[in-house]
Amino acid sequence: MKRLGRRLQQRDAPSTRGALARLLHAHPVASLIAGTTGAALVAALVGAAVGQALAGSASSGQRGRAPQAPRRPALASGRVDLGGLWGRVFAGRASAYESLGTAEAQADDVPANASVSKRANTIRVAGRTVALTIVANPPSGRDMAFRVAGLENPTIEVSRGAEVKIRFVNADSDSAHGWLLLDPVVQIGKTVHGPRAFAGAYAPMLGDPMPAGQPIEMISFHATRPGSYRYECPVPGHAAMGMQGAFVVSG
Ligand SMILES: [Cu+2]
Repeated sequence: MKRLGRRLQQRDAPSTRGALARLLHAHPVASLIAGTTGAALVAALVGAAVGQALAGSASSGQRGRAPQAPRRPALASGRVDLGGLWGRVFAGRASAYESLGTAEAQADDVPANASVSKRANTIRVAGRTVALTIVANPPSGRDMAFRVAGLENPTIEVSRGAEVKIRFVNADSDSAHGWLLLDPVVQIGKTVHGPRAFAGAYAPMLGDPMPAGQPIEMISFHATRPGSYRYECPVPGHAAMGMQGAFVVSG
């Protein structure tokens, strides 16, 4: 997420531990992550403590200086950038990697059987099998967005019963991202949350790039129920900053 995390950690070091605890308590998606990746979360908490110590020692040398203006407003759901922290925690855990150039090219690839409307920012993929590449935050696009077939945070439409295979790539240089498809039933702040829409409709958190490249995960699920769903990045605050879109299963 391009340096925001480090700045927030420096700026907000005293509140890091409390804010993290409040987030995990209040944020349903964070709780979901806590339930599914307990060991990683413990690592994140340890990382938070280390980050707090580092940020504390860094800020102690800056006493008396005017506070640095953030590049974008503070996170709506808390004052800690978990993306930057989790980027480091989840680095090296992916099952595959590819170069940034390949990830950027795939972010613009139009899949088979797809029709793309740039004006409506919609991609519709016909057929019983849908293969999509979703790239989180490629540096050539705007910050905090998913890119699919050259579109940013598009509405994705598939047919009822389709088997959806997603190749999810994190193209960010310094932040974790995931992809989660939700039933939109609960609104918290600007973000709509709900239970996972379909079993398997969740790409796990991918961290910072490794020497082998940007991390990749493959997921698949069956779009069994027609309706309008919502995809988002499960890192707290990222959906509100733009990493979300609509997913429609047509009847
Ligand atoms: Cu994200």
